[in-house]
Amino acid sequence: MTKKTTGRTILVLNGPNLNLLGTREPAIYGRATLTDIATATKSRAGELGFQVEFRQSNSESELVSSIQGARTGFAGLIVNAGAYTHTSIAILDALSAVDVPVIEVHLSNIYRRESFRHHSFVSRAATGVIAGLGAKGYELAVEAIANLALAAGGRRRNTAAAKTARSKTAR
Ligand code: CA2
Repeated sequence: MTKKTTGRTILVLNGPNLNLLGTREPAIYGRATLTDIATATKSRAGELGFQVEFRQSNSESELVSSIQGARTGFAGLIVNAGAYTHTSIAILDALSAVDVPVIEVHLSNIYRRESFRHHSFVSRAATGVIAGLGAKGYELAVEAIANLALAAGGRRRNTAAAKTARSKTAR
């Protein structure tokens, strides 16, 4: 089923340990802190006419609650669930109930890393996946949601126009 697109705010959710970005493992995750990423993501969204709500939690239950609260009303969700990507059926179930586009983001290319990172539960509920492009991946995810919103708006306009045309023909 195609996920609906509404609103002008994009919710960005970050999972466990992503608050440590910029402090260790720069070879894998880059040097940007999560605050740097939030700033760049908000800036790109602003250029495209969107706002961003940017959150990080180390708690699976908090992430599930955030997802449940975002089932409608947002333009889309960007999710880097961190290690929960590979373990959490609870996050998958919550994402499956979301009615807006979901873009899964990973800083690293999880498919070039340990085999336990090759499987993502999040991907089963994601509209698209971006991995291995570092912090830039978040900005690309914003662009993807903006494009999906534009396409969905076009479809809604077409449907409205088609209805008007049909009713005029029927008169
Ligand atoms: O590549 C990604 O974005 C990941 O989602 C990051 C997760 C990892 O478990 C996923 O397999 C891939 C881990 C984020 C932890 O980041 C740290 C940053 C600095 C120091 C320690 C951890």
